Amino acid sequence: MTALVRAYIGMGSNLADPASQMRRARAALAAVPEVQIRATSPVYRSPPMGPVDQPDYLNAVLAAQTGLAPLSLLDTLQAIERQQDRQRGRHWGPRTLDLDLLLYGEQVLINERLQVPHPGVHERAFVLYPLADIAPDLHVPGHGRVDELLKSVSAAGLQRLGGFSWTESG
Ligand code: PH2
Ligand code: MG
Ligand code: MG
Repeated sequence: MTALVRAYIGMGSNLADPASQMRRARAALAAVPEVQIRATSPVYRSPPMGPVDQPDYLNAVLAAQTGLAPLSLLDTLQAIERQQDRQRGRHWGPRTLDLDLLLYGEQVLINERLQVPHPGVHERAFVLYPLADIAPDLHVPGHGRVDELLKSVSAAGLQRLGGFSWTESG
């Protein structure tokens, strides 16, 4: 028997109809037998962090219950990125879909493929705001509570999309 772990997954897109990329990715993840989505954050729009000559991003965070080991979950996320035509281009460049394993229970992992907690989770508004919407009292190993971390990041340029629907097809 494999223990179930609560994992948090960050989603981002700024190419090829980001809203439908986000919906497709969530549906693809929900279809994985070893992954149960437990919570879905609102969607946020923000200007690009990094190179500025790219479109604004949509971002959201999912909470999932999973029996997959961290690297198997990473394989699953990368397979969904590839299904949605993710091209590996320049660092922090535009992408159809980015799925980041933000947190895997309370575990701290560092290897060639994966760093958990994700190195940006404690300092990026477009991760912390949606994370706080679904798990404000969550502890980020090495950094502290999400609602505390939120106080030290700027929300400038970050916009919650009130009208976003996760279920509509178009
Ligand atoms: N992801 C990046 C680079 N820059 N900017 C925003 N606003 N949102 C992102 O998700 C993002 C980014 C690389 O993962
Ligand atoms: Mg990312
Ligand atoms: Mg990534």
